[in-house]
Amino acid sequence: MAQALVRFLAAQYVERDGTEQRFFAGCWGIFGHGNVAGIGEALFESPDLLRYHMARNEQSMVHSAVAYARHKDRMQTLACTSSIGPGATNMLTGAALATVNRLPVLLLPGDVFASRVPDPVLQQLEVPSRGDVSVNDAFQAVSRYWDRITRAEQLIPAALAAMRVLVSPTDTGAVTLALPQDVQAEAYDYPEEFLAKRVWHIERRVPDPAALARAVDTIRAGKRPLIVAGGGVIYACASDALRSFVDETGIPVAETQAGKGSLPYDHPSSLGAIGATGTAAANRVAKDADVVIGIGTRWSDFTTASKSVFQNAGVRFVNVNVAELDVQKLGATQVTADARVTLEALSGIGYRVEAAYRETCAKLAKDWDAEVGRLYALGHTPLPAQSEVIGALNDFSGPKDVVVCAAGSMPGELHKLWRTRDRKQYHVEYGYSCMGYEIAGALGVKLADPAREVYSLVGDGSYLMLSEAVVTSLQEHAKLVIVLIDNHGFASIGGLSRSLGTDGFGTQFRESKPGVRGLDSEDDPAPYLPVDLAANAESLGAHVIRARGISGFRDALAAAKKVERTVVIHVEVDRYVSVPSYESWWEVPVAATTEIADVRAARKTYDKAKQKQRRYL
Ligand SMILES: Cc1ncc(C[n+]2csc(CCOP(=O)(O)OP(=O)(O)O)c2C)c(N)n1
Ligand SMILES: [Mg+2]
Repeated sequence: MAQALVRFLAAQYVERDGTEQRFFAGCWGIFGHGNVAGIGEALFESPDLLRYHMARNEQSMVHSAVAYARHKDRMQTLACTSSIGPGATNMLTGAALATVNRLPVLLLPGDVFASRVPDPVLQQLEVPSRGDVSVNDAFQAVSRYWDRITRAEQLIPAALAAMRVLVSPTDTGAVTLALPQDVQAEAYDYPEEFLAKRVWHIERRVPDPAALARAVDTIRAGKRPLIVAGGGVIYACASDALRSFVDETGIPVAETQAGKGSLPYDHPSSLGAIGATGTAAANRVAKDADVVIGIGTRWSDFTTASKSVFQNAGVRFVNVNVAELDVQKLGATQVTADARVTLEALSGIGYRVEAAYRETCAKLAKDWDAEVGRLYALGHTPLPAQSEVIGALNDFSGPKDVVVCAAGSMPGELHKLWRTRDRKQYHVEYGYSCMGYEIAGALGVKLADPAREVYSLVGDGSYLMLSEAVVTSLQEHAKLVIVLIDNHGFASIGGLSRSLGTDGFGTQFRESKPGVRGLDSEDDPAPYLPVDLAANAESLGAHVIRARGISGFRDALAAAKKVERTVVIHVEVDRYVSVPSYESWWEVPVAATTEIADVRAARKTYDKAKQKQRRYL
């Protein structure tokens, strides 16, 4: 059965806009019982069918596959094979990340014996009330399609269903086919048609004329319209269409995390990031906007600033989205269609914003760019601010270089500050914001596009969670430049905690002492832990540069460019200097009753902010 599965995967192709390519670029894996003799044998027997990439952590390999798929605009991904038990459940986090971000990945966890003769096999979970449950059932909640192949012939419908979901722009995410280890090794006479080349055509769904007319009416009624560009703009390759539409209409554009790069930062219509991590320009325009056109966005709480960023009482929404789940949000006028096709259909509607509005937006954008310039050059001493590191990297990097990030304080700062010049330059995973994605994801991007320099921005907390992909990058000859930002702990959560009255409790990498709570303050008596992350990276085989200050960091970037293998630039920043938020809010509930005065004050601030929250029904 496993041999047939490998042949099937190698024969799947996708086509969009006349370009055809193989859908599976290869197969990540870690072998153990449950895949070493089934899928493992099939990959060993036919290396030309599907290239095997050995990983060191199953979560990490799923991140790499998902990042690959994102960089390829969902037109290509990889399969991931694991052993049973812990090897399988290590993939759960990656599966959730893929599904949240609507990115395709095929997971092939090994499973317990379908025959049930040797039960309980090593690593089997025994459920007293059920005979048909294994740990792989946990994937059901985080997969867009899930199946267990208990008879070899079931592979035929299951594999086809898996493909239908993986290539669907609306349904895609993690797909899990759990493979009992005995079934993998069974012989079955699969029909040749099942194994023959199969092309999945990715259609661009066109807007229904009546829906489009309703959208045009809503747009025409707007005096202060705003476009919110989401990941769908990028995946649909709709940047050029967006640019033409806004050149024609003068409508300003704000971007979500996944949509950042939809327009170059210096385009006259660009207001940059929106929402909780938004720019002053975008959030101010959003506040008064009367028509908001969301294109390819799922309207996360960061985008809407927990439903507070649009304050105009009469604001109306138009959603352009292929996914029904998203298109109906915020009581919008719905256009269930592809972003590019819809933007093209909207051209020539004869709508243009008034000159005064355009000038106001342009002035806000200009002021914002000056603020970015200020934050890039704070000159903070003795340790630099993180915004200066971001600025130095932005100045140094070329338009085709990619930044990869996911969690901590950097995604918010990057969203606000990164001057994006290419639609594939900004790769911040902020659907799941998963610590540990940074290096593994960067590896996926580099494998997808080896010609680009790939910068992984990783906090010390994330690095400690998942850094083994450094070794895998050496194995794959996939050079990464990893910027390891050391601030001795979870600075982002420390800052959040301080703002909520809990003093950064439990967020610093300090020695644990009885009676000391490890607060986020410089006068805490517990010393920092003597951890040398640069030495750690060196021991994994990376070329390590210890950068001191911003000029040291600039030198390190120049030196890293000349190195051929993965480089880790270790740089320490001041954890207390962060980029503020600009006219935005993010809902984090604060205890309603407490003995702590600071928490009571934070609750008051929270109650006040909550009054601004809307439902947009
Ligand atoms: C897997 C995972 N666990 C926990 C969190 C919650 N969380 C978000 S940021 C953060 C701290 C990140 O620390 P670090 O990487 O050092 O970045 P910094 O906050 O210092 O910028 C935590 C614990 C998360 N996003 N992902
Ligand atoms: Mg940190």
